[in-house]
Amino acid sequence: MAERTQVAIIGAGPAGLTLAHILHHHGIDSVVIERRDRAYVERRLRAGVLEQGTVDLFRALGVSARLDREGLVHHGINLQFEGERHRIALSELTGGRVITIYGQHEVVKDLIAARLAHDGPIAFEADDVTLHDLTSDRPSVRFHHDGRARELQCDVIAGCDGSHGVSHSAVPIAERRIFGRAYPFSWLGILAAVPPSLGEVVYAHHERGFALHSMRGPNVTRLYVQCPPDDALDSWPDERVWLELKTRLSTTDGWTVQEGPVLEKSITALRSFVMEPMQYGQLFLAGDAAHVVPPTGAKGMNLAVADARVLGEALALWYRTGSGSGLADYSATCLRRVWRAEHFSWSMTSMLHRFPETDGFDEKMQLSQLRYVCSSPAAATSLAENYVGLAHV
Ligand code: RFL
Ligand code: PHB
Repeated sequence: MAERTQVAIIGAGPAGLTLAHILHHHGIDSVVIERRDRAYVERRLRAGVLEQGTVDLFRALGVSARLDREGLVHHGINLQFEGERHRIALSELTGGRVITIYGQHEVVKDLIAARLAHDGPIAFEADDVTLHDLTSDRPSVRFHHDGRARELQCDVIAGCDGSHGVSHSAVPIAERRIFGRAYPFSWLGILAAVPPSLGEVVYAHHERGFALHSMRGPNVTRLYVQCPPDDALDSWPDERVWLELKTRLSTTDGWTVQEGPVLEKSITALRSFVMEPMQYGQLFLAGDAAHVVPPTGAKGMNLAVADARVLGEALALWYRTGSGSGLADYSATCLRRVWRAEHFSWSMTSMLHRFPETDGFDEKMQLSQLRYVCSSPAAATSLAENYVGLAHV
């Protein structure tokens, strides 16, 4: 027999879990349907930079106790090129706004623990998820779970199942428009058991390619190097990773990154993707299901959380007053922020990476832009306000 909830949420990533909490806060029932098991989603290493608006929302939802204890509050980031480091004073340039370094999997752990603590349902290891009757007022989600077929009837479906999920393909091709770009490189990322070599994030432009120094705590460093798009992990033994990191990240004053045991290693392709609109009938897409940014601007998880907030508030208005105005505006409201983040992530990516076809002219353009951003308060302020994130509406 079909079960019933108000909102069916597909995906237990940052978008889906944040939405579930906002809805709970407004007394709206939801069921989260997740393809993977709990341990898998809690271990999946990804983003690390939370915008101020993201942290403020988690505080308002009462899920920030560990984040407030363990998150690293940063007031600046660094850009490096030609062997020199230049600091962008984020807080000074943005009226005191900060970023917080805290792993996405820690966010996911906290949101799952808080959800289960108030008996909010999450169906882990759900297979064969399909969406039905999206243009009716009784849409439903069917899936296999715990060895049985389940059908969940609802008012609204939130497609929060990431860029490889099923939700976006449930929108008929004639009803959606896709914009995208693939970049001719990937990032090889490692997590290393060694204290960060500097207290802040460092983005390095180098003739051998981009490199990034970040962290996850006082004794854990997160590092990335640009690599060819089709590279396999086995062409990156640890010695090669450290050699490239040290070459690309060292400065002429003798600073370089400290080595330590490699705890994890993975490769991520860089791409930009937006699907418009982010709604079809009673299906609303949020997060990576609707848009992907290259990680250079540290925006993906923050966008996912911002979408969840807009959708959660629109649903709360609808259930409380019957007004569908927030839902009608959902896609346009989110897309304004999404396209700003797409532009920022694309511009950071373009400024910092080595493009295979780059000739001397392109390289000079990149260096000129880097020098400008690091010397003009106006240009630095523009980068800073995008990096710390636009205020939530
Ligand atoms: P997620 O996190 O991919 O979650 C989607 C969930 O849906 C599940 N799922 C399904 N469930 C049921 N049925 C199906 N058919 C399903 N298909 C999928 C998945 O198992 C998963 O649990 O999407 P969400 O919630 O939209 O969150 C988006 C973020 O994960 C993503 O944008 C960020 O990780 C991007 N990103 C960064 N974002 C930042 O804001 N700051 C950063 O510093 C940052 N750094 C990064 C990043 C992403 C990276 N990688 C690995 C892509 C650094 C990297 C290297
Ligand atoms: C990270 O800490 O994983 C990180 C930091 C900055 C980025 C992307 C990823 O732009």
